[in-house]
Amino acid sequence: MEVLEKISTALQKRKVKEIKSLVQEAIDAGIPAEKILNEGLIDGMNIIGTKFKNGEIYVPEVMMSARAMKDGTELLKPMLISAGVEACGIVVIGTVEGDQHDIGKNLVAMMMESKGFEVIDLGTNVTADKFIEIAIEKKADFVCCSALLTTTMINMRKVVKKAETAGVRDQFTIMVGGAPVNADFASKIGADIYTPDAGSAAEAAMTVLTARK
Ligand code: B1M
Repeated sequence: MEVLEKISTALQKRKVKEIKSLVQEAIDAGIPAEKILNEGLIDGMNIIGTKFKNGEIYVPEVMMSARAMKDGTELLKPMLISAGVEACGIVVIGTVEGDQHDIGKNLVAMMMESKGFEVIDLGTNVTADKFIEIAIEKKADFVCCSALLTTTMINMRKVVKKAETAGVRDQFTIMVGGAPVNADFASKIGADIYTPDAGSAAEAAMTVLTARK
């Protein structure tokens, strides 16, 4: 079995300790970090998602896989973030109110950092008030909202509304993403940008900044 498949399998089997050595093996073999992330860790997590949906596994098992995913991602972080990039803009990021999922949000934060953005990570279960309060305080360029639940994605609309009622809507680019979110939803709630993955979120933010200069 090749190492990326081994990583995916270890993640599915919740072999938390094995993940780190397998990811290290992949790094040592010269496999690019993004390939290890996408074809190893995320591949495994997608299979976990299907099993979770089908009732084949439950929350405790998914949490162990999530823990393994975090450990593996930590090892990749230095490779995903290029050294010596200068801060070029400020990003406030979080998972919206009611939602505890943070793996995708952490990846977006990491990819933003890799482009040289200063990232202020508010964590999970972040209220609209908090997003906007911190964005104003830190003079953010981007407010980035992640949601993984169909029941919480609607809270992204509250973030847009809060920016409007606070009279600061034109000060930030509001970006949204997460598995249930799509471009149509983003446009309906008045967000500025939807991107399907972490890499394209960072690219889109960079494009906005470049256009402003
Ligand atoms: Co949850 N969960 N979960 N879960 N969980 C899902 C999301 C679910 C689809 C599983 C399923 O049924 N198939 C389902 C949601 C169904 C729905 O709403 N339609 C679900 C459910 C139901 C729940 C609970 C309600 C279960 C329960 O308690 N009965 C509960 C809710 C808790 C809460 O938040 N209030 C719950 C809990 C959990 C755990 C705690 C066990 C754990 C989270 C651990 C953690 O995050 N620290 C967990 C996990 C791990 C998952 C799955 C299996 C994997 C999510 C993940 O990390 N994927 C997930 C199934 C699935 O998604 N296939 C599932 C990997 C990650 C890299 O992908 O986050 O999508 P993702 O991020 C992607 C893109 O979406 C994008 O970039 C990333 C890739 O580059 N992206 C952005 C994300 N944010 C972005 C922001 C952007 C741009 C792109 O711009 C700002």
